[in-house]
Amino acid sequence: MSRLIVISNRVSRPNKSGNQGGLAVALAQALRESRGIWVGWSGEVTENFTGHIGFSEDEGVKTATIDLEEQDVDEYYNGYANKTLWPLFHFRIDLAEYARDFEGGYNRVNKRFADTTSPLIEPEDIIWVQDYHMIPLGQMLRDKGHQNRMGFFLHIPWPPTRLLVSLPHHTKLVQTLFAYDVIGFHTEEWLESFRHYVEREMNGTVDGDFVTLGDRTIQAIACPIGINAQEFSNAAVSDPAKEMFEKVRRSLQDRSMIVGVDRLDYSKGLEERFSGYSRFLKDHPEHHRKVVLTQIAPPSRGEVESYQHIRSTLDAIAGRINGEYSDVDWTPIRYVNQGYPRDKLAGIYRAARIGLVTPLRDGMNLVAKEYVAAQDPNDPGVLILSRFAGAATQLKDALLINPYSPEEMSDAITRALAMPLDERQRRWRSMMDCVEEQDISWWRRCFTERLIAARQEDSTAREQ
Ligand code: GDG
Repeated sequence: MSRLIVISNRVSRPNKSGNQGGLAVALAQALRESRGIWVGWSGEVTENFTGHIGFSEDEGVKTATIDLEEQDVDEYYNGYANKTLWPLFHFRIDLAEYARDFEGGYNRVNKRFADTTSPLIEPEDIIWVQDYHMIPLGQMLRDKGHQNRMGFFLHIPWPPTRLLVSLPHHTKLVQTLFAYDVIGFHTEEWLESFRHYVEREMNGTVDGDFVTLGDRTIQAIACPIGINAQEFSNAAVSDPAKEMFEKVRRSLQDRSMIVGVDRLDYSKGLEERFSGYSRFLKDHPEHHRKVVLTQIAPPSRGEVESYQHIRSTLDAIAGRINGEYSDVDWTPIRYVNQGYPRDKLAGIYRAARIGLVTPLRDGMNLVAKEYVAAQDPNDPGVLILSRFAGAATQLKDALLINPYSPEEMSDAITRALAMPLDERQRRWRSMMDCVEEQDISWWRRCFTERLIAARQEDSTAREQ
């Protein structure tokens, strides 16, 4: 079996921090199973980049990390990745910043990753590059002569062509994707937008999964990422989860809890969620004192201004809603800016009658799947899910809503609170079947099997 080399912006030390992003949670599992190496930035800043690689192994995951310079972090991570590509790819060109320094820093750091990874690569290795931080890396490795099977997975949406063309040098960036053998997206919609761009802007051609540009034909596919469903369901009945479940339930005093769990990010629709909840409180005085919204939102990317802005905006909105509706013994919103360990988080999900997941745009959204996996099959809660999350293409038995509409959100909350047990069970079972079937191992197989087969097809064609 070929060794897997995963390259992504950050590697995560599994289970050591209580707050791992979706990608981190997914990849640790995939790497453990394949005994591969995970290459990424250490998160540390050095005065002068040396290319020194720090090797280590945690919980069965081997990692190789490099330190970056402060300017790298500013221009590549905070700059091009999080001020340019992230907002643009989440359809927020109003927030996207285009600066030559950012693009220069992005290419410089990708080159640093190519230089670092190159000596680690053996001919039979399969290389799997992750996400928008690393788009040109495959091309840089090819330029160094590596003929390995190489794949790329985009964890965020692919924007419509009309938005993507606003990015300076957009064609140059997209062209580098043709260095890979297989590129993956979470949904048909993101895949379709990619194909559209290649046809319209680059005169490329599409034939099923095959996309051709000049003399390069690659496969572009949709593989929705999943969670480790079994592990998460077990975590939800572990001792720490039970303890948390009891603690939350005691504090609720028979009230119903709605839960939201999101990195503090403008793409997650937190402002809109609070507006929808506020609308619900306004329209339904009969539910006052009977419902609590617990929003867990650990801060992220605090060095980027738009994230500082969303944080202060949410503080203000939560304060306003609580000011307007609270009583001495009831606070309608519990707004928590800290992360919890995964097992405790699973206990919190299980204690909630409603999971409220309302991103304005999301590649997939793993919280929706975790909420489902954590439920008690005998008395499951209801998932309210934004139509604009990739997860909505799979979790069709959630109450699907438009997150921009406070009325729709308010109606869905009302409906979920009144939903009879048999309907809750039926909807949950159907969603859980999907979460269990298309889990994290399924996702990895979906992508890597295609990658392995891609090269076999190539060599068969060459031999003939
Ligand atoms: C990107 C894409 C795509 C959050 N708070 C705590 C905590 N979390 C964990 C959740 C979940 C993860 O973070 C968030 O994953 P999402 O998928 O919801 O979102 P992103 O971080 O934006 O991930 C997304 C994903 O990549 C994978 O491809 O689905 O669309 O944007 O696992 O549980 N975990 C703990 N404590 C917290 O307080 N332990």
